[in-house]
Amino acid sequence: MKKKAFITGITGQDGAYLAKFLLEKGYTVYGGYRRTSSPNFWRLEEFDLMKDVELMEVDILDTGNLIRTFSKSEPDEVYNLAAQSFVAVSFEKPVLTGEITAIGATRVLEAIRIVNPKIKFYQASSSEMFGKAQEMPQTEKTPFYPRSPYAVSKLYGHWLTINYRESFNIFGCSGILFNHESPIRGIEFVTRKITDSVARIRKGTQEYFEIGNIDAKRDWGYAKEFVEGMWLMLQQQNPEDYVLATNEAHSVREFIEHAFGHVGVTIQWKGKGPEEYGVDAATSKTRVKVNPKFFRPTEVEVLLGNYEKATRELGWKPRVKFKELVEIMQQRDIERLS
Ligand code: NAP
Ligand code: F7E
Repeated sequence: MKKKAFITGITGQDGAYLAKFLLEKGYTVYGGYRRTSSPNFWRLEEFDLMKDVELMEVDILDTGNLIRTFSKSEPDEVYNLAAQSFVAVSFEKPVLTGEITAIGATRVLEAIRIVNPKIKFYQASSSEMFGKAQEMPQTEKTPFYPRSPYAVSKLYGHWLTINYRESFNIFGCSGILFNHESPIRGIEFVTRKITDSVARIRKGTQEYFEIGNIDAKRDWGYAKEFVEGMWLMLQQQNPEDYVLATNEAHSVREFIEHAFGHVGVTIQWKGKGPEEYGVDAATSKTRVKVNPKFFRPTEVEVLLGNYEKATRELGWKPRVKFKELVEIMQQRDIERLS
C-alpha cells in the first residue's frame, strides 16, 4: 500500500521541496493550501508538481476544516509547515502570528487526536526559539530565549508537540530547523532579497537595494536537504526532536559580498551603523544602503546549530554549505531574468 502524507503549507518553500521528495519516495501527497483570491502555486509549477500533488483547500485557523480534510485524505503522516513565518511581520501582527503559528499547531494536533491518533506528526519548529542564544552552538538541550512574537509562537507549537506526545502518545516530532534557503525562498527573506536584487543590478534594471542589520549572523543551509531530515524523523522507532543545521554562521554582510562576487563585483563598505553603504569598488556606484526601517525591535544576533544528534540517529548531514548555497541562489535569479 502506498503511504499517504498530508503537508500543510504546500504553497511555501518547504512545502514544494517536501512534496517533491515524498513523491519520489512513492508517497501519495496531499497538499493543504488556504483560499486566496488569486492562485499562489508558482513553486509547485516551477517544480512541475501540479498534476502529482492532491491539492485540498484547508486553513489551519479552522479546526472543523482540518478534521474533515484528514478524515477524507486519511494520511499516515502529517507535516505541519503552515505558519506566518516572517519574523519582521510578527512584530506588527502578533495576534495573527499567534493564531496561525501557535494555535494553528494545536488545531492540527487536535484534528489528528480526533480523526486518528496513530497519524505521525511533524512540527516545523525553528532555531528562532533560541533567539538570544544561551550557548554556542545550540543543541536540542540549549535553553530557549525567543525574541519575537514569531519565535514565541513557535515555542508554543514546539512544547505542545512534546505535550501531545507525552499526554496522548501521539508520534509527534519537532524539527528545530536553522535557516534553510533555496532559489524558491520567499522574496522578503534576506537571502532571496539579496540574490534577486543583485540579479536586477547586474541586468541594469535596479541601481541599489536597501537592507537592515548586516552584522546579524545565521546558520544557512539548503532547503532541499532539510526536508529529507523531516521525513527521516518520522521513520524512527521513537518520536524525538532534532536540530538540523550546517554548524557554520555567516553574516548578512558576507552573503552580500559573495552574491556580488558571483557576478564579478567587489563591494567596498563605507560609513558606519545606520549610515553604512556598499559601493562597487570598480565604479564607485552605491549598490547597497543600510536603512534602519529594516531593523527589528529585538534582533537575533547570531545562531549556530549543532546537528550531531541528527547525524548519529538519522544519518542526516548537510552537504551544501554557505558559498555553494549563495551560488545556487544567485545563479537561478540571474537565469530568471534572462
Ligand atoms: P513559507 O514559505 O513562509 O510557507 C508558509 C506556508 O504556510 C505557506 O504555504 C502559507 O500559505 C501557509 N500558511 C500561512 N497561513 C496559513 C493558514 N492560516 N492556513 C494554511 N496555510 C497557511 O515557509 P517555509 O520557509 O516553507 O517554512 C516552512 C515552515 O518551517 C514554517 O512553519 C516556518 O515557520 C518553519 N521554519 C522555516 C525555516 C526556514 O528557514 N525556511 C526555519 C525553521 C522553521 P500562503 O502561500 O497562502 O501564504
Ligand atoms: O532575516 C537580517 C534580519 O528574515 C535574517 C524564517 O524562515 O529563519 C527565517 O527567519 C537576518 C535577520 O530570516 C534584512 O534582521 C538584515 O537578522 O531572512 P530573515 P529570519 O528572521 O532568520 C528562521 C529560522 C525561521 O524560522 C523563520 O520562519 O537578516 N536582515 N536586513 C534582514 N532581513 C530581512 N528579511 N530583510 C532585510 O532587509
